[in-house]
Amino acid sequence: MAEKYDADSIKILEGLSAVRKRPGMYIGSTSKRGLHHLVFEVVDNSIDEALAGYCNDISVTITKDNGIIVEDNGRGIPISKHSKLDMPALEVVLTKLHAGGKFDKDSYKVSGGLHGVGVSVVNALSEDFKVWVKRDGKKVKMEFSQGNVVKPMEQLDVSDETGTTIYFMPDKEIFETTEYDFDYLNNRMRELAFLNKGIKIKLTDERTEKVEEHFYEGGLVSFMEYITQGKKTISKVICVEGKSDNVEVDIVMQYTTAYNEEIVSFVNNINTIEGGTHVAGFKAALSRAFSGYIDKNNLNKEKIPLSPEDIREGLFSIVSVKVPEPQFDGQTKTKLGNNAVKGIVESLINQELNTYFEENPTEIRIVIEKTFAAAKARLAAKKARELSRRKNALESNSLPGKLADCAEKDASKAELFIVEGDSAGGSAKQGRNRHNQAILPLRGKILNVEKTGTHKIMLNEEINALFTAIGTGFKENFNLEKLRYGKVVIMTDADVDGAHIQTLLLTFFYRYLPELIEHKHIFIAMPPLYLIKVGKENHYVYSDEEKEKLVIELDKDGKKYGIQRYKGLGEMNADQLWETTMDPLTRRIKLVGIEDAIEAEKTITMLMGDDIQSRREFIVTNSNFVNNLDI
Ligand code: 0RA
Repeated sequence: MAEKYDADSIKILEGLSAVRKRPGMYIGSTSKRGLHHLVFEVVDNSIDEALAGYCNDISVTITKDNGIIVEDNGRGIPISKHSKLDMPALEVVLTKLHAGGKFDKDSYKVSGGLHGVGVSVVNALSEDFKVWVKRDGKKVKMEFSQGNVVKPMEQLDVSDETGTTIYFMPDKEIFETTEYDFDYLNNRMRELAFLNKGIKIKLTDERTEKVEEHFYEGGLVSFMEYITQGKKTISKVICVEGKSDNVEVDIVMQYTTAYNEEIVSFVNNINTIEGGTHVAGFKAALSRAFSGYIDKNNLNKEKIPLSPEDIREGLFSIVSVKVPEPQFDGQTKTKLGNNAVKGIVESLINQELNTYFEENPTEIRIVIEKTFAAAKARLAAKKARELSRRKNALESNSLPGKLADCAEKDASKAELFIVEGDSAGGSAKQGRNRHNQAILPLRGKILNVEKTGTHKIMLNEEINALFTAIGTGFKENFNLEKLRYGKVVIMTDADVDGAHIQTLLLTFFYRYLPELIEHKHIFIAMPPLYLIKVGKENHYVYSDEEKEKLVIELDKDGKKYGIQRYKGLGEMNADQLWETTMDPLTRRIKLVGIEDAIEAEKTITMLMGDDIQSRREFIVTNSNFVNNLDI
């Protein structure tokens, strides 16, 4: 498939000093994200080998001291001498920027994509970097530190196998955090295995002895099954595959009874969160195929005005394209810009959908019924909104009665605490700083927005209180400038019920006010789990690990202490609640982000959806949910 490699074909651009000077330019940031990007960068190279047809087995290991080992059975990084540079190609690949040597446009390099900077960048940002290559009948090894050669290439053995093993220890001088997050890595490994069927990807955590192996013969179909797990489906998984003008298109879609739509899209294995021309083409084709079929079969006798969103209600789709020279635009460079891709995707999908409709008339009519229902609900909701807006104008935008508002009018300084239960709400009202902290107590469980149509949601009292307090409006009326509080903090008990309410609220924000998550306005309060009393001193402890640590220290010092476990916010008096959970100087709050929208969607579905069994299991196994929830 790929042309034969010759050591001199590698393009050389520059050395690595620029990378250490400005790491953010190459890996996005030096925070948790950048740290994990190092792993993705190496793995992407292994995936490239797989896409070229030379590798089917990748193994990633987090070592006990937070180092990383990535092993693959690809061709191995070339080791022969680079004639112009008078050094092994291996050294060129690892010490020169953009020295990939695989620049032909015909291969869809993963690493040509988002940050796509090459393994040399990982080397530059590692305090210790070792590489083993099996190739050309040999097994060789080479060592680096901060991008500099520490031990030149040496032959260890003979070998009739091929492959690359890379070990690296991220440089503590560079990264703000050097602790790897198993779930974060695991999610991407799973995603890569879905997107590239037939590759086995194993992730091992030597710190905890956790091991996960991903291998999906079904590719995107398996991905779809994973995403719609726990949802009621009303169509089969519809697959469309095709290639035109060197653009590979791979799409699966499935209708469910849900009210939301979900399009997960990828370009060359990179999650295009902001969509782009491939998604636009897909949407256009859907609208065209559906309205064509409806017209042709005269199915809309009532002449209901359908919108494209009605056609996509309840639709889950995965759109994956492979494009030779992707152009990434958008704020986070995750939006495909190549205009040609729209037409390519659109005509492919349109054709295939027409065929599918002809072959599956019963199934498609059920979907179309749902489309009509969606349109009717949308129109009804619009009417209800107009009514309530008129009513609100008359009642001069009155704030909900239960809201204890703050004096501060500058939203950037104001905080809203959404508190579980009236009793904790009472303590919070007493304990707060009434200058800039507002309290909205919610009664018990809030409405499950996942199971309710928009029109009904708008009539719900708790939801209305939330909307009015927050002030932004939603959907087409959303206006961030009207946000009344810069921080909206969800404060629930640290137990299963609390976790459930927290998830209900997060679902609400995720579905109706995702802009607030995007702009970093939603937080989760972290009340302490324990109070440890040592003499007159109070130690509040926020996790089991912290408790263990303190207890060991106290035992060593031979001190006497008492431990109280907090089951709910209600067990704290107003002062304690202020000190532990609300005082900006001492509290802990956690920013809610959509790091992984797919995982969030799945958690939410599992907790909210129709599948009661998996919800139970989830809650039982995640009773410490509050402390590790990360959506
Ligand atoms: C440069 C050229 C070729 C492969 C690679 C690098 C390569 C890099 C990594 C990083 C991890 N695993 C890897 N496997 C391969 C092309 C080799 C050829 O054409 O034979």
